[in-house]
Amino acid sequence: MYLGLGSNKGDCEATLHSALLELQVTLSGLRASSVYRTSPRYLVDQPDFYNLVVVGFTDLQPRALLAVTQSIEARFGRDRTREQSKGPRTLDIDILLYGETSLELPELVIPHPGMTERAFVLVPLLELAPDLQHPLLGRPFAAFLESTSGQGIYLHAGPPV
Ligand code: PH2
Ligand code: MG
Ligand code: MG
Repeated sequence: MYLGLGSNKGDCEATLHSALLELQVTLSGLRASSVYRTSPRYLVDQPDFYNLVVVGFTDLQPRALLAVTQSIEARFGRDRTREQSKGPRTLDIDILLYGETSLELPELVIPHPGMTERAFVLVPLLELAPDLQHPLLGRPFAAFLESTSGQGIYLHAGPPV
């Protein structure tokens, strides 16, 4: 499955690195993209984000995986009860894709509905999987990139792990 990570509060690079070490406990064969510095989307008056995408394998079902990613977010100081929607966060881990699975629960929608419009997801995703297709829309993710031009995204550093 593919996960998107983001951080724009605290020591973002250290947080992303440590979060990947924790994800390696749950995901086998983990591969990480480069780290990108990205202009904030949706709520624009906040610091730049650092974003990357990882791919790996797990036996956990999506809801159990969500519990793991949320507990990692919490360990890095994320407090969902106190934060602003789309606002600054120490660590955000979003489940982007889970094989070809399509799932719509109140707390979890897969594929992630926002992913096709976000350069901060598409660019690192395509770095890991240039030919990947959207499982529901049947189009390559590369085809969505065009409509995201102008969203600020800058290569910051190579893969943290
Ligand atoms: N996450 C948000 C809101 N806006 N912008 C960028 N560039 N990267 C993010 O990860 C991001 C965002 C809420 O999760
Ligand atoms: Mg999230
Ligand atoms: Mg998010």
